[in-house]
Amino acid sequence: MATIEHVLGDITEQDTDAIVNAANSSLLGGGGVDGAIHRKGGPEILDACRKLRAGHHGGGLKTGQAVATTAGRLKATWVIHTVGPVWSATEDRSQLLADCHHNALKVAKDLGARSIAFPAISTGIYRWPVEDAARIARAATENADIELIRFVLFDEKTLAAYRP
Ligand code: AR6
Repeated sequence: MATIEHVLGDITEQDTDAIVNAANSSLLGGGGVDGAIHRKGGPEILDACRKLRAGHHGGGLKTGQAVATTAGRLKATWVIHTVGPVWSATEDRSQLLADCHHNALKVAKDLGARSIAFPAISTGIYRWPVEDAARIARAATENADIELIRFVLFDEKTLAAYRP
């Protein structure tokens, strides 16, 4: 069973083997966590994403799926890009948010990563209510087959929601 940590911080500073990017289906960058990762990790990450788009992921990455690239200049070895669902008040997209966590963990395991850092996927630009996202993330990461899962939360309110 994984050790699960909750810290206030910046995901781009993490020294875990892998960090998770809250990307969009284009894989070509954006704001929030995605912007910070590409800015700080440098152009190698975008190059790797472009190669994915030119290959297996020609149509982009579907919501809930995950794929890894180099982490460029970051301390982590890999960035695992996943696409969270946009919040909807009329449609239950919870399974897709759970899938992001499950699939990122699966990619991490296939890479041989022993530790992984997650941001609060979908709770920023995609507007998912933080308490609910935290509940889904918690359920999706319990019993994971990895040594360490670290949730890296950007503000106190999000930290309080994610911390059990
Ligand atoms: N480290 C940790 N958490 C952060 C950081 C950081 N450096 N920066 C922001 N957060 P968001 P989403 C928090 O918007 O909702 C992008 O444009 C932020 O406060 O990054 O899944 C993508 O390309 C919030 O709590 O991701 C997509 O288009 C959480 O990370 C879209 O945004 C997630 O916020 C994805 O939106």
